[in-house]
Amino acid sequence: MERVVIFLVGTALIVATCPTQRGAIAIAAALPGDDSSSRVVPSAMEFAPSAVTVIAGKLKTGDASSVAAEDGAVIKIKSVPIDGSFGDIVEYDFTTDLNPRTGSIVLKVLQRTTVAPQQEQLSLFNFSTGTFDLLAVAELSIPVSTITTLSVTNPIPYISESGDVRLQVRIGDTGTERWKHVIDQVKLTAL
Ligand SMILES: [Ca+2]
Repeated sequence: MERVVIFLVGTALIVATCPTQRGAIAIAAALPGDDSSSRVVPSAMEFAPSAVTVIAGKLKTGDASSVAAEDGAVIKIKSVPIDGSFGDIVEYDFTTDLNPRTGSIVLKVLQRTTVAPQQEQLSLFNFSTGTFDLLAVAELSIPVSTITTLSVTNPIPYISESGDVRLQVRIGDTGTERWKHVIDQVKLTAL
């Protein structure tokens, strides 16, 4: 079965198709000052989270090692009441040898919720301001494994001088029914 997910984020129209029982969502976020034409593009480097922190939600099983690969080992979280509906908030810390001049970074999250649709908010920690910047809002429209991809070009504020990147994923805010969150893989790719 082929599924198609289409939604609009900012000025970028995203259309993703997938040939299997998995949804796919791709998000592109371009920051001011992007000038990809003058950049030397090195080979891609991939990183798994060095730490996972459940900010809101009940962690049932799993840890950072569970989301290092797409392998069926998962983190499971029960949603909790947040702002009048059910949701969870999870932060993923990446320890890398990247520097803030990295050309672009791509965050990939492979996950599902047991009840859909659910809203998904993706934020990156801004090391200049000390707060999270909400970069994309998506929807997990079907209760099967879905890949969300967030691409950030010119990611200067989101990589610390020591190479840290922190992703925050907030799911929910859409209903009054409890659900569980199953996360198989979270990956950072630098291009
Ligand atoms: Ca896994």
